[in-house]
Amino acid sequence: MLVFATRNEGKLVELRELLTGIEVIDVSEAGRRIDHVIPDTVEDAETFAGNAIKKAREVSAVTGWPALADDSGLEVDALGGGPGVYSARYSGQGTEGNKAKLLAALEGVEASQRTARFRCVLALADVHGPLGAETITADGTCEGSILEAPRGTGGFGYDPLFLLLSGETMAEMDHATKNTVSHRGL
Ligand code: ITT
Repeated sequence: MLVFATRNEGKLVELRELLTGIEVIDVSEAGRRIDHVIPDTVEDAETFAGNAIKKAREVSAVTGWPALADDSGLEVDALGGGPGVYSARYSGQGTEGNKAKLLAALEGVEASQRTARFRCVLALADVHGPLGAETITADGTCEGSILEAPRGTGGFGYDPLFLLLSGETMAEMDHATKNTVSHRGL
């Protein structure tokens, strides 16, 4: 059994699809099983890796189980690489607010200048187990660009605005297909 140190349902669905044969529980379920409310990790690192390591280690330490964490986000070239590690809190008003703010920030920017990429760092910790002080990390990047209007109903977060080089948005593919090309799947 593996704890996925996330409260993001979209990430959980995709990871479960990737890790068939392993029971994956999220942080809320882990809290129920140890009868303890697991506090949110303060994501104050300046890098995806820093935040992913922090989330994985904190959840492994409090549960006593191996924990995997995902820190990810969108880097838009015309925004100097932003929102980056601030992707989840970009607007302060959730996913719909984040997408609206992104479209507004890129208003008038022509298609060729709207290049972007999703980045993901996964971190695996087992603080009380064989890994001890070590944390294993892996990272993946997916190149694309930001559309002027959303397309598709699948995925989560910025997916309907993220156009892959193949010409589809991440919201126009099912989870399994997204996992073959996405930053998280890679
Ligand atoms: P946890 O920390 O609980 O895992 P979170 O949503 O706060 O959940 P992050 O801090 O890693 O996660 O922020 C990642 C944000 O980047 C996420 O909220 C999305 O808005 C965006 N994002 C990451 N991967 C994405 C994907 O595959 N598709 C669309 N948006 C994605």
